[in-house]
Amino acid sequence: MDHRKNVRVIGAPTDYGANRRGVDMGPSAIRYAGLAAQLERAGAAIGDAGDVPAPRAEVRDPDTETFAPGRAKFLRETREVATRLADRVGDALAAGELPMVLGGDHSVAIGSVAGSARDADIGVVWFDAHADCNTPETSPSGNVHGMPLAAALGVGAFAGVEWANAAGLVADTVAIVGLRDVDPPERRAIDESGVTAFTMADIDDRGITSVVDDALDVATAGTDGVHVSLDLDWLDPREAPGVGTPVRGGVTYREAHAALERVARRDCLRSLDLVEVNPILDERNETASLAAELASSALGRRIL
Ligand code: 4U7
Ligand code: MN
Ligand code: MN
Ligand code: MN
Repeated sequence: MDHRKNVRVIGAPTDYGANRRGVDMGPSAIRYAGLAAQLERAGAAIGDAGDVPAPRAEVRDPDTETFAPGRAKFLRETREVATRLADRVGDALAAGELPMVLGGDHSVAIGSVAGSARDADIGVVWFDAHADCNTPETSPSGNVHGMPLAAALGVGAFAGVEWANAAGLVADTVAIVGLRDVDPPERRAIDESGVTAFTMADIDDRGITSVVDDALDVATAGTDGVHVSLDLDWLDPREAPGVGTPVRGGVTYREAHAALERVARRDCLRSLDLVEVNPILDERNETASLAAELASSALGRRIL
């Protein structure tokens, strides 16, 4: 891949996929935290494409459209934004740029994965405390931010859903890293799907760099590039307090940088999500700053 990366920043200010307001301000917060300057430190050229239009909460009924059996709240909105975002991501790639999607809740990853996979076979590395493998049938909450991997893989009610999985992501090239809060049906889904999953215990045992190298082996095997989806709740809440679904026992600041530096070193990054930053819950925009810094590490920021 080219030495100097041209990054196209695309905001996706949604909140309806999570059960909390505020995450829709993530794109502003990450930009305000100095994303452009951080990316320049990695030698990247930045273009900001603005935000995809996302509907406001006050005017919505969560069940205007849904799957039955099961529940997926704001399904119509999810589909509309995913479709728009997939086009934006696909266009950036077609123009030779690296799309960087700022969430928004994690449901936006349905669109970024679909766009990234449109004209390529991709692998995915999913950095998250959660598996995001619920389906409308298994979800305890009905919140779609707990379902984007299942949607992209076409599991359960998402099977054959054009806007979610037409691009044909395959489970063999998907790795999740940092798991510590997995619902029982998600555990079964992971076993059955063939997704590779690394828990925090794997990181404790083997160290972050070795685990991430394995995840990258999975995601690069026979693929044209890797989509990295970074949910900020992957980090420990002490480092990243500004998230809607914090879970203790996450990776440290240094482990997170080390992980994304391994991504940069592999030179396989095709597209990146920075999601689930909630400025209302944040402390002095720390979590948004972290997202910007980690993006810089993913693009190969060098110290010397
Ligand atoms: B995130 C949950 F039940 N699994 O499905 C669900 F614990 O994008 C949480 O990773 C999902 O932040 C978290 O609602 C979604 C819950
Ligand atoms: Mn999460
Ligand atoms: Mn494809
Ligand atoms: Mn997530």
